[in-house]
Amino acid sequence: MLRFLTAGESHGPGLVTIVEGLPKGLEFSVESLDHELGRRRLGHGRGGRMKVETDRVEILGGIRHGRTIGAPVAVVVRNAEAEKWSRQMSAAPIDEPVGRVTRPRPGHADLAGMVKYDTEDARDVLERASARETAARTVAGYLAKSLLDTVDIQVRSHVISIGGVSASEHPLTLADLENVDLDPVRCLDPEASATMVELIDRVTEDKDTVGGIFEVLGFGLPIGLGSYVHYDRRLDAALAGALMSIPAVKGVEIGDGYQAAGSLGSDAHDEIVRSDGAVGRSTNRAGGVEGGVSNGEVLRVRGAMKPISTLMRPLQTVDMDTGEDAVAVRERSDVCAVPAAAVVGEQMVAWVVACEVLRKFGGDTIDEVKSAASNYRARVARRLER
Ligand code: EPS
Repeated sequence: MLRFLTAGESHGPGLVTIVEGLPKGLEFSVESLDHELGRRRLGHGRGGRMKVETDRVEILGGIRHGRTIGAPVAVVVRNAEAEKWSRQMSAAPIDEPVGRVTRPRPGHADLAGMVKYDTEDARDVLERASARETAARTVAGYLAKSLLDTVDIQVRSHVISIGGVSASEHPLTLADLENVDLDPVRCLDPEASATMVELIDRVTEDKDTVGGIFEVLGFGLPIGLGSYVHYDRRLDAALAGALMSIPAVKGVEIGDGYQAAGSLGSDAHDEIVRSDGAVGRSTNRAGGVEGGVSNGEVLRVRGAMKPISTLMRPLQTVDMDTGEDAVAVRERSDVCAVPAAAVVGEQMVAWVVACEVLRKFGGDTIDEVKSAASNYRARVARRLER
């Protein structure tokens, strides 16, 4: 099966990703991966670090002459300021102690991590808990997206609200999302986008932070990815877990989710109709998943991101050294990272769908996967003819 691991700290030498289980023959380009990493740095409201990092990758294994060879793919993304942090983050013991972080930030992993791992220095915690780790995930997400491309599945994302300012909504096609990265908050509604930018500017001045909601759409999923047979085979369960694993995401919605909970059954489902000689749907309230299985409609999932927990006007905390009331530590951070979280959401959704694609159509080579997928699609089309 497809799996990935990452290692590395926010201010250590760099981040490592190992992706295992990719078939042989998948096209790979450093430029496209760099581009994907660049998309994760996007968005009005990101902090100074995003201007510093270039996220240039080094390939250590698994790729030859622009294609996967079936071996694990290993990639390193160096942290730009590793030199500056070399004493703080030294792997070897150091003679002179460095400053410790003793004032945990409410909302971050700091306090729970200090207690759980029994450390006096929250830097042991926050370095790995940092959302910087999502740069390493982007490597896995890029490979997943490339794999999905070969079987005509595309995953895209956009921002639908920031700090309560919401974009107008209507059903989207793949073409609608083509230029979304050009918008400063990756939002498709220009009016809402301008208001979001103003809001982020105001919040920055107030030394505060702001969250929001992003949506990820999957186009071209065939009917039949995932299953209802066990809790851990359900596609929606895997998607929810993957989105919830993104730092600061506190809510996930599949299709009309919360809205459906307030509707009657007669308004909540997608009636089965005949159109153009095939069985299909006239609406997509389910978000492309029914009974834990993809139903052939556009996959539509959302992640709700809380405001970032590092504030430049820090919240109250307790100094864990002295036991006195204190204000939380200030680390350089972002004011709003919803546009970037949307890109990471795209990567995580692509990853889950790629896992299901390989489970269903898996082979040692991309050609085997492609041919299994295309035979299956032909069978599905025949099955739906009416
Ligand atoms: C980063 C996400 C945030 C940033 C981090 C880079 O991580 P955290 O979850 O710790 O708030 O703060 O940057 C820094 C730690 C820094 O020194 O600027 C990211 O997505 O790359």
